[in-house]
Parts: sequence; C-alpha cells; structure tokens
Amino acid sequence: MPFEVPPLPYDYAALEPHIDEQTMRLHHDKHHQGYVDKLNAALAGTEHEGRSIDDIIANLDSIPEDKRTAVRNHGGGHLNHSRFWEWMSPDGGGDPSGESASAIESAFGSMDDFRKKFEEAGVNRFGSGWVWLVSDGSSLSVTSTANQDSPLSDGQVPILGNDVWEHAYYLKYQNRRPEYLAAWWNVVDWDKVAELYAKG
Ligand code: MN3
Repeated sequence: MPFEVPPLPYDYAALEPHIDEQTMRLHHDKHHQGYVDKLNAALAGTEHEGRSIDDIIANLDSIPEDKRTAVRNHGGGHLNHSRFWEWMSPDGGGDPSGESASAIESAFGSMDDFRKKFEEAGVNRFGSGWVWLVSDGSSLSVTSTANQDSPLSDGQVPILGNDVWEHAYYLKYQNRRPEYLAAWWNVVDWDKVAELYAKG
C-alpha cells in the first residue's frame, strides 16, 4: 500500500492568524503530497513499500544505496510533515503541564528559556530545515537539521519540531523567520508533545 498524505486534523484556516490558510493549503496539499509521490515512486515494487515511515527513516541503511537519497529527502519530508500537522492545533498555545513540562523546565531552566533556545536554533538554521526538541531516551535537547533530515536517523526521538523552510512561512511573514518562530507558539499542541514525550 503506497504512502498517503494524512488528512489535516483541522480546517485549513483554523490556525489563523498565526499560520494563514493559503500557506496551509499549499503546504499540506502540494508540498507534502509532492514528498509522498516521490517517496512512493522511489520505493515502488520494492520490499520496503509496506514498512512504516518511522522504521524506514530510523534505518536508512536498510534502503538500497541508489534509492537512499530519495528516501532520505522525500521519506523524511513525509514523516516530518505528518508530525508537523499534529504538533499544531487551533486549541494550542499557552504553557504545557505535567511530566513533559517538568522535563523541559529541568532541561532548559524554564519554558521561556526553552522557547528562546528553540527560536535561536530555528533562526540559525541556514537555508531550509527543521528545528527540534528531541529526546535521546534520557535527556531532552534542542537541535536542528538541514533539508528533510529527521533526528530519528540519528537515534533521537522528535518530541516537537517546526518547519523553517520558506514555504512554511513566506506568504505571511516573508523574510521574517524570527517572527514566524515566535508566533508559532500560539498554535503548538502541548498535548501531542506530552504524548510523544511519554512514548520517547
Ligand atoms: Mn514544509
């Protein structure tokens, strides 16, 4: 069964005014679909078609060398965006509570210190990529990756991630990536973060 773009769990306009409707339409329907189409083309007719995308990205060495770059880029794009839609919610924002919040506070000092570090990593990612809160199983850290690389390929579990490709923000924020990164907290779904923290 080929990979598919998961339906957006809310309306395209639901994250307004922080993330605009047109960006969501293009990002979900065109960009994510493009990654899925190219991933499916790369794996068509191979034994890897039925595997989960998490398993594939965590074990890129299992993909034949002539297909590995395509799978790394487009499979990473599929995995990262599938999570990304779930990390946002019209009911998001505010501060987290519970175990994941305590873990973030003990790792970074405070929620504000965490947000500052995450935004800095997003601003400093040169070109296209992602900024992450990751768990290595025992501790949390902030990191960033280029292109569609996932921390999962390095044995780290993404707990939260934001897309800093220009396609994620350019229509509304133009070149103002810091403004986008700051506004994004208004839509972050901390329940999803807590769920992934508990698993990771
Ligand atoms: Mn994107």
